[in-house]
Amino acid sequence: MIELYTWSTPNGRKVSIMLEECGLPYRVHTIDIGKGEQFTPEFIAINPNGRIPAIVDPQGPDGKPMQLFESGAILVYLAGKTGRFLPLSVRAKYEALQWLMFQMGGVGPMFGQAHHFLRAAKEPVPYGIERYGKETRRLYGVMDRHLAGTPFLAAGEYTIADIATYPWVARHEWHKVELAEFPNVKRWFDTIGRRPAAARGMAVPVPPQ
Ligand SMILES: N[C@@H](CCC(=O)N[C@@H](CS)C(=O)NCC(=O)O)C(=O)O
Repeated sequence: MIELYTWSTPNGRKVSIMLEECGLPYRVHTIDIGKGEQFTPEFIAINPNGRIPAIVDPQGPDGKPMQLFESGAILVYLAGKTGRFLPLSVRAKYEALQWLMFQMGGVGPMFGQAHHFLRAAKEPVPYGIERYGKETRRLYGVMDRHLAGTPFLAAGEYTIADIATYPWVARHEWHKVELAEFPNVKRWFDTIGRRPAAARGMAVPVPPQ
C-alpha cells in the first residue's frame, strides 16, 4: 500500500491520477496546507521542502521503503515501478520527459503564480496579474499549437506528461482562460476527462470545488 500525502491541488492530483491509472493500492493522508500541516516535523521528515505531494512506498526498488517528494519525480518513479505511461523507446521516453519538464518548470509555476496574484494576493498587484496572466496564455498557445498535430503531449500516447498537465488545465477558470480559445487543448482536456481513473484521481482528497 503506497502512502500518499496530498491536498486538493493540481500537484497533489497528478499523483492520485497516476496511482488510479496504474491501479496501485494507496492510502491518502491529507496535509491541509491552509492550516500549515506541511510544516509539521512528521511531514518535514518525509519532504524536507514542506510541500505536497509526497509518497512512501513500503516496497521500494530494493525491497526497502522509499520516500519521495516532487510530483515529477514521483510520476517517473511510479512509471518505472509499473512500466506504465512512460514509453520505453528512447525517443518517445525523452519526448515524454521533455513535456513533463515543460509542465514542472512552466505550466505549474506560472499558472500557480497567476492563481496567487488573481486570488490570494493581499492587495491587487496589476504587474503580477499581467506578467503571469500573459505567460499562462503563452503556455496555452504553445500547447495548443503542439496539440494540433498530436492527440497527447508526447509520443502520440497518454503519458505522465499529460497526467502532470491535466490537473493544472482543470483550474482554467482560476487563471481566467476560456478553453474554447484553445480548441486543441480543449479536445485534449476533454479526452482525458473521460478517463474514469483521471476522474477518480481528481476527486482526491475531495472532489474539485
Ligand atoms: N515542485 C513541487 C511543488 C509542490 C507545491 O508547490 N505544492 C504546493 C501545493 S500544489 C504546496 O504544498 N504548497 C504549500 C506551501 O506553499 O506552503 C512539486 O511539483 O511537487
